[in-house]
Amino acid sequence: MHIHPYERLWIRLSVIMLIVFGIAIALSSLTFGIEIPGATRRAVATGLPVDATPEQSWIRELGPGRYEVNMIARMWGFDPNEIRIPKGSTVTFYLHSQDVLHGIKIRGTTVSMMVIPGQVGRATYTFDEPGEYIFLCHEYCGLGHHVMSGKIIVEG
Ligand SMILES: [Cu+2]
Repeated sequence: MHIHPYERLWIRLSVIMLIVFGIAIALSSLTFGIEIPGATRRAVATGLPVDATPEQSWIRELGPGRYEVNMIARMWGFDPNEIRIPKGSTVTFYLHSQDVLHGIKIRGTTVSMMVIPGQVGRATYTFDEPGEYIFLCHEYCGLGHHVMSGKIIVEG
């Protein structure tokens, strides 16, 4: 089969670029500790019912500068929707959905994941810079989706 030299060149360049991108993704995930968020466990296994209520959300201090947040997403808000922590805190978020598919994106951080009903999503982030970090739902979840937000206040 005859392939024109220019076409062969472009095929080779495309394959090389795919390999370079693959290596870049692998290196960046290893270097920056980026991990694909996923279901860490079923909601039932944590003792938290699939239809968890806002009262079952909490912020827990595990030790100096280490926190756990049990966050519930529902139509149309997050519980808790305001979190205050000192600068330099490492926070592990456990996310539950009370009703439908939601998402969370914490602006200015690497935290971004889907919140799937019946599953628990987990993400950890260290807040080194003081300021306000807005978080919002990034999966369309109905009429009030645009008001589904909250903030993390990192005190310096
Ligand atoms: Cu939404």
